Amino acid sequence: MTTIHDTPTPVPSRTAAVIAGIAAGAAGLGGAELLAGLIPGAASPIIAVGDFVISLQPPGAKQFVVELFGEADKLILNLFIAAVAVALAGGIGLLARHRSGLARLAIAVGGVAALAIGLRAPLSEAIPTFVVATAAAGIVILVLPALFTLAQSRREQAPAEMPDWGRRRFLGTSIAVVGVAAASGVAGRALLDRGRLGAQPQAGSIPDPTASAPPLPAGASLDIPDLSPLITPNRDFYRIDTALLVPRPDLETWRLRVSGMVDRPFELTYDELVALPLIEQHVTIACVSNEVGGGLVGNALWTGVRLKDLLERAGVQADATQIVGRAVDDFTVGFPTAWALADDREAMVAVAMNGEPLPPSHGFPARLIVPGLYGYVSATKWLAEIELTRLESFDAYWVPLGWAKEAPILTQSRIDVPRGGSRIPGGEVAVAGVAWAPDRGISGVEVQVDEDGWQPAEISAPISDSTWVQWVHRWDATPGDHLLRVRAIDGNGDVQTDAKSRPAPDGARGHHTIQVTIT
Ligand SMILES: Nc1nc2c(c(=O)[nH]1)N[C@H]1C(S)=C(S)[C@@H](COP(=O)(O)O)O[C@H]1N2
Ligand SMILES: [Mo]
Repeated sequence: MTTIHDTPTPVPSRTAAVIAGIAAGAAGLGGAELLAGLIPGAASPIIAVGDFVISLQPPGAKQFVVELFGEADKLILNLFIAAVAVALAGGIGLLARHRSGLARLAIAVGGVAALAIGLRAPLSEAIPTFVVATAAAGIVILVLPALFTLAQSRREQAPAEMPDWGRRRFLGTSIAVVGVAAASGVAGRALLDRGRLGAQPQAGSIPDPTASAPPLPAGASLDIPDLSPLITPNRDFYRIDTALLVPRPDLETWRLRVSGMVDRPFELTYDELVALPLIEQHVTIACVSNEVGGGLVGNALWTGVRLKDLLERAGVQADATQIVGRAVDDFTVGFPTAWALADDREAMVAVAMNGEPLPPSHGFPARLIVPGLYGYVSATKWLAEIELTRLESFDAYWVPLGWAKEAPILTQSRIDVPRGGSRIPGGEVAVAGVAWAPDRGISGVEVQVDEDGWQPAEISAPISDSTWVQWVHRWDATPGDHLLRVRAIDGNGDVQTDAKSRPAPDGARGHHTIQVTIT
């Protein structure tokens, strides 16, 4: 028996619907920010959209924004994006009054759009970004109907009751949801800014290296305020990987295997590994996803075992053209055997970074460091296996996803000071930064002001061909808006190309260019 007295499902008022949508949207955004702070490598949707907006902006827009808001431009952009997202969520709330299917579709579309934009962020952030986008959409879908039910209940009961407790409860709950969301957002961003969790010291003491790095050459470091330090402290070192949670292998059971096309496969415990002769060298590593002017590059002193020693012990077969580094989480890299065996280069299994055991987020207990190659083809963290194979027999993690199979680090240079968009008094201005071309080395750096000719900059004494250098150009700055550009010359005398490319598939090309205003 069906009743013919079915009343239409009561719907919340328009105002209530908009409030519910706004609260749900805020909850989704706040939750996503918190997750982005908690999950290493996860992109914050707001930051991802912000980067996207910045990449789309017409030339001069940045200057316009900076003039309007000064150094608060990033904060304003963040708040603006959050406001637009929350307003859209209010609209979805309105839509959900009569078209709940459409509203869900809109939420799904929003989630997918956030994901798509997030995927533009450094390549290895794909998985955590997916988790964050899905969770944000999920939170909205959970919160919206709950608030709707609250708003409905007040329409059903006691329409003229004074005071209207139903309405108060709905408003109170909405405000609480927005408050908790805002707090989560702020906390998440604080965690992100702090450089994420983990990286606490690990047990495992490392003997002194048999061959220590030579002392730094005189003049290795330039003394310029706010210039990137020559050696990047571990806590400031960029971190890129696909690991949702930092793998923490148990040293009791962890082994390093050398396997595949070798005559004498073997495996080592941690103690056996660190008991082998250890070398020390400074190497600059970089991520292929680094944008021109970006921070996904760092220089550290690495201590470890020569890869050549391990390969010699295993006896590499003649046709084993590729070395695959496999991590405990099955992430893989692959690079030519010939690259690692070249006489003038020392690939290594590193166990320490800047004199400390590898921090967990940088690969404890062991990782590969291969001078001259981008991280995604070489720098396996949480290393478990070195497998010899043929180049054509195996494609490592990122290769089937469209990234280059062979990926030497491109010559790049970056302006650290002054900051782009800053206003500074005229007179002598130190324009300074870093330049790298591992392991061809850097032989020179040049700076261009506006459309004038390229001027040679002073460079620091290189530690080696595998490391970056610092550079400075003392500029006699005259009032007005100026464009500053930098380019490097590698150790072969090749000038950094002026062609531009996105990071995919083999690294970003282009001259880092900033605008400053001299007052
Ligand atoms: N196990 C594992 N190792 C990895 C990765 C990864 O995702 N998983 N990412 C690589 C990439 S893309 C880079 S750029 C470097 C970054 O090393 P860092 O985080 O110590 O700077 O690690 C490489 N090693
Ligand atoms: Mo990378």
